[in-house]
Amino acid sequence: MNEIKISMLGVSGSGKTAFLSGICDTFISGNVEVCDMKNDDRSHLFRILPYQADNLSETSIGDVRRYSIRSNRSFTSVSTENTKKYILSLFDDCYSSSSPLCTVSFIDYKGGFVENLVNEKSGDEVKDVKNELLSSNVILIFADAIRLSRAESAAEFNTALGCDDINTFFNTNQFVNKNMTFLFVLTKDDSPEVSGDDEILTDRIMHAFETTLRIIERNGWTFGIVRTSAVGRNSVDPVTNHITPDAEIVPYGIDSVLFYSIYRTVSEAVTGLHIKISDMEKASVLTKMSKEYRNKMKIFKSQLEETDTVLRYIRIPYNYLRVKESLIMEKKPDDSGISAIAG
Ligand SMILES: Nc1nc2c(ncn2[C@@H]2O[C@H](COP(=O)(O)OP(=O)(O)OP(=O)(O)O)[C@@H](O)[C@H]2O)c(=O)[nH]1
Ligand SMILES: [Mg+2]
Repeated sequence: MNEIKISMLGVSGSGKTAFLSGICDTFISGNVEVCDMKNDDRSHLFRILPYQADNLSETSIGDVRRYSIRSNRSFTSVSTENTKKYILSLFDDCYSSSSPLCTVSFIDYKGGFVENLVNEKSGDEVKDVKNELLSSNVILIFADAIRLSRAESAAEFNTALGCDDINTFFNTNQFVNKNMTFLFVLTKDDSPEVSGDDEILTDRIMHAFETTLRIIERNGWTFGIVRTSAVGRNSVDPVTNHITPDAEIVPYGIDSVLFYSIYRTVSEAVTGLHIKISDMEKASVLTKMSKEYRNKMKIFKSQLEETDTVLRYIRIPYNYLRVKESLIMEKKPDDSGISAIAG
Protein backbone atom coordinates (compact mmCIF):
# COMPACT_ATOMS: atom_id res chain seq x y z
CA MET A 1 0.00 0.00 0.00
CA ASN A 2 1.42 3.38 -0.99
CA GLU A 3 1.50 6.30 1.35
CA ILE A 4 -1.99 7.67 2.00
CA LYS A 5 -1.94 11.37 1.34
CA ILE A 6 -4.14 13.61 3.48
CA SER A 7 -4.29 17.38 2.91
CA MET A 8 -5.63 19.94 5.35
CA LEU A 9 -7.37 23.09 4.10
CA GLY A 10 -9.01 25.84 6.09
CA VAL A 11 -8.78 29.53 6.92
CA SER A 12 -6.15 30.81 9.31
CA GLY A 13 -7.09 30.01 12.88
CA SER A 14 -9.46 27.18 11.94
CA GLY A 15 -7.40 24.73 14.00
CA LYS A 16 -5.29 22.78 11.50
CA THR A 17 -2.09 22.80 13.52
CA ALA A 18 -3.98 22.15 16.76
CA PHE A 19 -5.48 19.11 15.01
CA LEU A 20 -1.94 17.81 14.47
CA SER A 21 -1.35 18.30 18.21
CA GLY A 22 -4.42 16.13 18.67
CA ILE A 23 -2.92 13.44 16.43
CA CYS A 24 0.17 13.49 18.62
CA ASP A 25 -1.73 13.47 21.91
CA THR A 26 -4.07 10.71 20.71
CA PHE A 27 -1.63 8.36 19.01
CA ILE A 28 1.91 9.19 20.15
CA SER A 29 1.77 10.29 23.75
CA GLY A 30 -1.16 7.90 24.07
CA ASN A 31 -2.68 5.10 22.04
CA VAL A 32 -6.13 4.08 20.91
CA GLU A 33 -7.59 0.87 22.22
CA VAL A 34 -10.30 -0.67 20.10
CA CYS A 35 -12.28 -3.84 20.62
CA ASP A 36 -12.82 -6.26 17.78
CA MET A 37 -16.41 -7.14 18.54
CA LYS A 38 -16.49 -9.89 15.92
CA ASN A 39 -13.47 -11.63 17.33
CA ASP A 40 -13.97 -12.40 21.02
CA ASP A 41 -13.67 -8.73 21.90
CA ARG A 42 -9.95 -9.00 21.28
CA SER A 43 -8.43 -5.59 21.88
CA HIS A 44 -6.20 -3.78 19.41
CA LEU A 45 -3.81 -0.99 20.35
CA PHE A 46 -3.26 1.61 17.65
CA ARG A 47 -0.32 3.99 17.91
CA ILE A 48 1.74 6.18 15.61
CA LEU A 49 5.44 6.66 15.14
CA PRO A 50 6.50 9.87 13.44
CA TYR A 51 9.03 9.95 10.65
CA GLN A 52 12.31 11.24 11.99
CA ALA A 53 14.27 13.67 9.88
CA ASP A 54 17.65 14.99 11.07
CA ASN A 55 16.85 18.66 11.13
CA LEU A 56 13.16 18.97 11.63
CA SER A 57 12.69 22.68 11.99
CA GLU A 58 14.47 23.60 8.77
CA THR A 59 13.03 21.02 6.43
CA SER A 60 9.59 20.76 5.00
CA ILE A 61 9.13 17.53 6.94
CA GLY A 62 7.64 18.41 10.30
CA ASP A 63 7.32 16.54 13.57
CA VAL A 64 3.87 16.59 15.18
CA ARG A 65 5.45 16.06 18.60
CA ARG A 66 6.55 19.70 18.62
CA TYR A 67 2.94 20.75 18.90
CA SER A 68 1.80 18.42 21.67
CA ILE A 69 -0.64 20.43 23.79
CA ARG A 70 -0.37 17.78 26.48
CA SER A 71 3.33 18.50 26.97
CA ASN A 72 3.44 22.21 26.10
CA ARG A 73 0.26 23.02 28.03
CA SER A 74 -0.56 25.69 25.45
CA PHE A 75 -1.74 26.16 21.87
CA THR A 76 1.01 27.12 19.46
CA SER A 77 0.07 30.75 18.98
CA VAL A 78 1.99 31.35 15.76
CA SER A 79 0.36 30.92 12.39
CA THR A 80 1.86 28.28 10.16
CA GLU A 81 4.11 30.07 7.67
CA ASN A 82 5.24 27.29 5.38
CA THR A 83 3.66 24.24 3.90
CA LYS A 84 4.77 21.28 5.95
CA LYS A 85 4.44 17.59 5.55
CA TYR A 86 4.16 15.17 8.48
CA ILE A 87 4.85 11.52 7.80
CA LEU A 88 3.24 9.10 10.21
CA SER A 89 3.29 5.33 10.45
CA LEU A 90 0.25 3.69 12.00
CA PHE A 91 0.83 0.52 14.01
CA ASP A 92 -1.66 -2.02 15.29
CA ASP A 93 -0.12 -4.39 17.83
CA CYS A 94 -2.30 -7.27 16.57
CA TYR A 95 -1.11 -6.77 12.99
CA SER A 96 2.58 -6.50 13.77
CA SER A 97 4.67 -4.76 16.39
CA SER A 98 7.49 -3.98 13.98
CA SER A 99 5.95 -3.13 10.62
CA PRO A 100 3.34 -0.42 10.20
CA LEU A 101 -0.18 -1.15 9.05
CA CYS A 102 0.15 1.85 6.74
CA THR A 103 1.88 5.18 6.30
CA VAL A 104 -0.03 8.42 6.20
CA SER A 105 1.24 11.84 5.24
CA PHE A 106 -0.51 14.96 6.47
CA ILE A 107 0.08 18.18 4.61
CA ASP A 108 -0.55 21.40 6.53
CA TYR A 109 -1.04 24.49 4.36
CA LYS A 110 -1.05 27.90 5.93
CA GLY A 111 -4.55 29.28 6.18
CA GLY A 112 -4.20 32.12 3.71
CA PHE A 113 -2.89 29.90 0.98
CA VAL A 114 -6.20 28.99 -0.67
CA GLU A 115 -6.51 32.62 -1.69
CA ASN A 116 -3.24 32.39 -3.64
CA LEU A 117 -4.39 29.20 -5.31
CA VAL A 118 -7.60 30.81 -6.43
CA ASN A 119 -6.06 34.08 -7.55
CA GLU A 120 -3.73 32.11 -9.82
CA LYS A 121 -0.70 33.83 -8.39
CA SER A 122 2.07 32.11 -10.24
CA GLY A 123 5.14 30.68 -8.60
CA ASP A 124 6.51 27.28 -7.87
CA GLU A 125 4.99 27.00 -4.41
CA VAL A 126 1.48 27.61 -5.73
CA LYS A 127 2.00 25.05 -8.46
CA ASP A 128 3.41 22.45 -6.06
CA VAL A 129 0.65 22.94 -3.52
CA LYS A 130 -1.98 22.68 -6.23
CA ASN A 131 -0.52 19.41 -7.49
CA GLU A 132 -0.29 18.00 -3.99
CA LEU A 133 -3.90 18.89 -3.28
CA LEU A 134 -5.25 17.50 -6.49
CA SER A 135 -3.42 14.21 -6.03
CA SER A 136 -4.47 13.70 -2.40
CA ASN A 137 -6.46 10.67 -1.32
CA VAL A 138 -8.26 12.63 1.35
CA ILE A 139 -9.03 16.32 1.73
CA LEU A 140 -9.86 17.60 5.18
CA ILE A 141 -11.70 20.92 5.10
CA PHE A 142 -11.43 22.61 8.47
CA ALA A 143 -14.33 24.59 9.89
CA ASP A 144 -14.16 26.36 13.23
CA ALA A 145 -17.35 25.16 14.94
CA ILE A 146 -17.45 28.19 17.25
CA ARG A 147 -17.53 30.59 14.31
CA LEU A 148 -19.88 28.30 12.41
CA SER A 149 -22.32 28.37 15.34
CA ARG A 150 -22.11 32.14 15.68
CA ALA A 151 -22.33 33.19 12.02
CA GLU A 152 -25.62 34.60 10.81
CA SER A 153 -25.15 35.92 7.30
CA ALA A 154 -23.62 34.53 4.10
CA ALA A 155 -20.78 37.02 4.44
CA GLU A 156 -20.06 35.82 7.97
CA PHE A 157 -20.02 32.19 6.86
CA ASN A 158 -17.60 33.06 4.15
CA THR A 159 -15.17 34.81 6.49
CA ALA A 160 -15.51 32.06 9.06
CA LEU A 161 -15.02 29.17 6.63
CA GLY A 162 -13.29 30.62 3.57
CA CYS A 163 -15.88 28.68 1.60
CA ASP A 164 -15.89 30.99 -1.45
CA ASP A 165 -12.20 30.38 -2.13
CA ILE A 166 -12.43 26.67 -1.40
CA ASN A 167 -15.50 26.31 -3.65
CA THR A 168 -13.76 28.22 -6.43
CA PHE A 169 -10.64 26.10 -6.11
CA PHE A 170 -12.50 22.81 -6.48
CA ASN A 171 -14.69 24.20 -9.21
CA THR A 172 -11.81 25.27 -11.42
CA ASN A 173 -9.36 22.39 -11.12
CA GLN A 174 -9.10 18.88 -12.44
CA PHE A 175 -8.37 16.08 -10.00
CA VAL A 176 -5.78 13.40 -10.52
CA ASN A 177 -7.28 10.71 -8.30
CA LYS A 178 -10.32 8.79 -9.38
CA ASN A 179 -11.25 8.17 -5.79
CA MET A 180 -11.22 10.77 -3.10
CA THR A 181 -12.68 11.26 0.34
CA PHE A 182 -13.68 14.63 1.74
CA LEU A 183 -14.13 15.23 5.42
CA PHE A 184 -15.37 18.46 6.93
CA VAL A 185 -13.56 18.65 10.23
CA LEU A 186 -15.46 20.72 12.77
CA THR A 187 -12.83 21.96 15.20
CA LYS A 188 -13.07 23.41 18.75
CA ASP A 189 -16.20 21.35 19.41
CA ASP A 190 -15.34 21.41 23.13
CA SER A 191 -16.41 25.05 23.40
CA PRO A 192 -19.74 25.71 25.14
CA GLU A 193 -20.52 28.15 22.31
CA VAL A 194 -20.79 25.33 19.79
CA SER A 195 -24.31 24.22 18.93
CA GLY A 196 -25.11 20.75 20.19
CA ASP A 197 -27.54 20.27 17.33
CA ASP A 198 -25.90 18.15 14.61
CA GLU A 199 -28.52 19.17 12.09
CA ILE A 200 -27.78 22.89 12.41
CA LEU A 201 -24.07 22.36 11.84
CA THR A 202 -24.67 19.95 8.96
CA ASP A 203 -27.07 22.36 7.23
CA ARG A 204 -24.63 25.22 7.55
CA ILE A 205 -21.74 23.22 6.11
CA MET A 206 -23.86 21.84 3.25
CA HIS A 207 -25.06 25.30 2.41
CA ALA A 208 -21.68 27.03 2.55
CA PHE A 209 -19.91 24.32 0.54
CA GLU A 210 -22.72 23.66 -1.91
CA THR A 211 -20.46 24.00 -4.96
CA THR A 212 -17.78 21.70 -3.57
CA LEU A 213 -20.42 19.15 -2.59
CA ARG A 214 -21.88 19.19 -6.08
CA ILE A 215 -18.44 18.32 -7.47
CA ILE A 216 -17.99 15.58 -4.87
CA GLU A 217 -21.33 14.11 -5.81
CA ARG A 218 -20.70 14.34 -9.55
CA ASN A 219 -17.45 12.41 -9.13
CA GLY A 220 -19.01 9.76 -6.93
CA TRP A 221 -16.82 10.55 -3.94
CA THR A 222 -17.58 10.06 -0.28
CA PHE A 223 -17.84 12.82 2.26
CA GLY A 224 -18.56 13.19 5.93
CA ILE A 225 -18.68 15.67 8.79
CA VAL A 226 -16.81 15.02 12.03
CA ARG A 227 -16.85 16.91 15.34
CA THR A 228 -13.39 17.21 16.87
CA SER A 229 -11.49 18.84 19.67
CA ALA A 230 -7.74 18.99 20.03
CA VAL A 231 -8.02 19.35 23.80
CA GLY A 232 -11.29 17.82 25.00
CA ARG A 233 -13.97 19.31 27.18
CA ASN A 234 -13.32 21.70 30.08
CA SER A 235 -9.69 22.26 29.13
CA VAL A 236 -9.85 25.81 27.80
CA ASP A 237 -10.62 28.89 29.86
CA PRO A 238 -13.33 30.61 27.78
CA VAL A 239 -12.18 34.09 28.85
CA THR A 240 -8.44 33.83 28.27
CA ASN A 241 -8.58 31.03 25.69
CA HIS A 242 -5.68 29.37 27.52
CA ILE A 243 -5.39 25.79 28.62
CA THR A 244 -6.33 25.65 32.30
CA PRO A 245 -3.44 24.50 34.52
CA ASP A 246 -5.02 21.31 35.83
CA ALA A 247 -6.78 20.32 32.59
CA GLU A 248 -6.47 16.78 31.41
CA ILE A 249 -5.93 16.92 27.64
CA VAL A 250 -8.20 14.34 26.04
CA PRO A 251 -8.73 15.13 22.33
CA TYR A 252 -11.72 13.58 20.61
CA GLY A 253 -12.90 12.93 17.06
CA ILE A 254 -9.34 12.97 15.77
CA ASP A 255 -9.09 9.18 15.82
CA SER A 256 -12.34 9.03 13.83
CA VAL A 257 -10.93 11.36 11.17
CA LEU A 258 -7.78 9.28 10.81
CA PHE A 259 -9.45 5.85 10.76
CA TYR A 260 -12.22 7.04 8.45
CA SER A 261 -9.70 8.52 6.00
CA ILE A 262 -7.56 5.39 5.95
CA TYR A 263 -10.49 3.00 5.74
CA ARG A 264 -12.06 4.80 2.77
CA THR A 265 -8.77 5.02 0.90
CA VAL A 266 -7.79 1.39 1.49
CA SER A 267 -11.23 0.04 0.65
CA GLU A 268 -11.28 2.02 -2.60
CA ALA A 269 -7.82 0.67 -3.45
CA VAL A 270 -9.07 -2.90 -2.90
CA THR A 271 -12.10 -2.32 -5.14
CA GLY A 272 -9.87 -0.77 -7.81
CA LEU A 273 -7.51 -3.76 -7.78
CA HIS A 274 -10.40 -6.24 -7.98
CA ILE A 275 -11.71 -4.48 -11.07
CA LYS A 276 -8.28 -4.28 -12.69
CA ILE A 277 -7.58 -7.99 -12.13
CA SER A 278 -10.97 -9.15 -13.33
CA ASP A 279 -10.65 -7.03 -16.50
CA MET A 280 -7.25 -8.57 -17.16
CA GLU A 281 -8.55 -12.06 -16.54
CA LYS A 282 -11.42 -11.51 -18.98
CA ALA A 283 -9.02 -10.28 -21.64
CA SER A 284 -6.68 -13.23 -21.12
CA VAL A 285 -9.46 -15.74 -21.82
CA LEU A 286 -9.80 -14.39 -25.34
CA THR A 287 -6.17 -14.32 -26.43
CA LYS A 288 -2.94 -15.84 -25.24
CA MET A 289 -1.16 -13.27 -23.15
CA SER A 290 2.55 -12.44 -23.07
CA LYS A 291 4.75 -13.35 -20.14
CA GLU A 292 4.98 -9.68 -19.30
CA TYR A 293 1.19 -9.44 -19.07
CA ARG A 294 0.99 -12.45 -16.80
CA ASN A 295 3.71 -11.02 -14.56
CA LYS A 296 1.82 -7.76 -14.30
CA MET A 297 -1.28 -9.65 -13.25
CA LYS A 298 0.73 -11.50 -10.62
CA ILE A 299 1.97 -8.18 -9.19
CA PHE A 300 -1.58 -6.83 -8.99
CA LYS A 301 -2.73 -10.01 -7.26
CA SER A 302 -0.06 -9.76 -4.60
CA GLN A 303 -0.87 -6.06 -4.15
CA LEU A 304 -4.50 -7.02 -3.67
CA GLU A 305 -3.65 -9.61 -1.06
CA GLU A 306 -1.52 -7.11 0.87
CA THR A 307 -4.09 -4.29 0.67
CA ASP A 308 -6.89 -6.63 1.61
CA THR A 309 -5.05 -7.59 4.79
CA VAL A 310 -4.65 -3.92 5.73
CA LEU A 311 -8.36 -3.42 5.06
CA ARG A 312 -9.27 -6.27 7.40
CA TYR A 313 -7.38 -4.64 10.25
CA ILE A 314 -8.43 -1.05 9.61
CA ARG A 315 -12.08 -2.08 9.42
CA ILE A 316 -11.99 -2.83 13.15
CA PRO A 317 -11.47 0.75 14.40
CA TYR A 318 -13.56 2.07 11.50
CA ASN A 319 -16.59 0.04 12.57
CA TYR A 320 -15.99 0.75 16.19
CA LEU A 321 -15.53 4.51 15.81
CA ARG A 322 -18.24 5.02 13.23
CA VAL A 323 -20.87 4.46 15.84
CA LYS A 324 -19.35 6.98 18.17
CA GLU A 325 -20.79 10.45 18.21
CA SER A 326 -18.04 12.28 16.37
CA LEU A 327 -19.01 11.35 12.79
CA ILE A 328 -22.28 13.24 12.53
CA MET A 329 -23.00 12.70 8.85
CA GLU A 330 -21.71 10.78 5.87
CA LYS A 331 -22.65 10.29 2.29
CA LYS A 332 -21.29 7.55 0.11
CA PRO A 333 -21.80 7.50 -3.65
CA ASP A 334 -24.01 4.41 -3.49
CA ASP A 335 -26.27 5.92 -0.84
CA SER A 336 -29.55 7.21 -2.08
CA GLY A 337 -29.78 9.73 0.73
CA ILE A 338 -27.73 11.32 3.39
CA SER A 339 -27.44 9.33 6.55
CA ALA A 340 -27.32 10.87 9.95
CA ILE A 341 -25.19 8.81 12.26
CA ALA A 342 -26.93 7.68 15.37
CA GLY A 343 -24.99 8.44 18.52
N1 LIG B 1 -11.28 25.47 22.41
C1 LIG B 1 -10.49 25.08 21.41
N2 LIG B 1 -9.72 25.98 20.78
C2 LIG B 1 -8.92 25.56 19.76
C3 LIG B 1 -8.88 24.19 19.36
N3 LIG B 1 -8.03 24.08 18.32
C4 LIG B 1 -7.56 25.31 18.07
N4 LIG B 1 -8.08 26.23 18.94
C5 LIG B 1 -7.82 27.70 18.99
O1 LIG B 1 -7.64 28.18 17.67
C6 LIG B 1 -6.36 28.80 17.54
C7 LIG B 1 -5.80 28.59 16.14
O2 LIG B 1 -5.50 27.24 15.92
P1 LIG B 1 -4.37 26.78 14.87
O3 LIG B 1 -4.32 25.30 14.94
O4 LIG B 1 -3.10 27.49 15.09
O5 LIG B 1 -4.99 27.27 13.48
P2 LIG B 1 -4.43 26.99 11.99
O6 LIG B 1 -5.58 26.53 11.18
O7 LIG B 1 -3.24 26.10 12.04
O8 LIG B 1 -4.02 28.48 11.53
P3 LIG B 1 -2.90 28.90 10.41
O9 LIG B 1 -1.65 28.18 10.74
O10 LIG B 1 -2.81 30.38 10.59
O11 LIG B 1 -3.47 28.54 9.09
C8 LIG B 1 -5.52 28.17 18.66
O12 LIG B 1 -4.46 29.02 19.04
C9 LIG B 1 -6.55 28.01 19.78
O13 LIG B 1 -6.73 29.23 20.46
C10 LIG B 1 -9.71 23.23 20.07
O14 LIG B 1 -9.75 22.02 19.81
N5 LIG B 1 -10.47 23.74 21.09
MG1 LIG C 1 -1.31 26.27 11.44
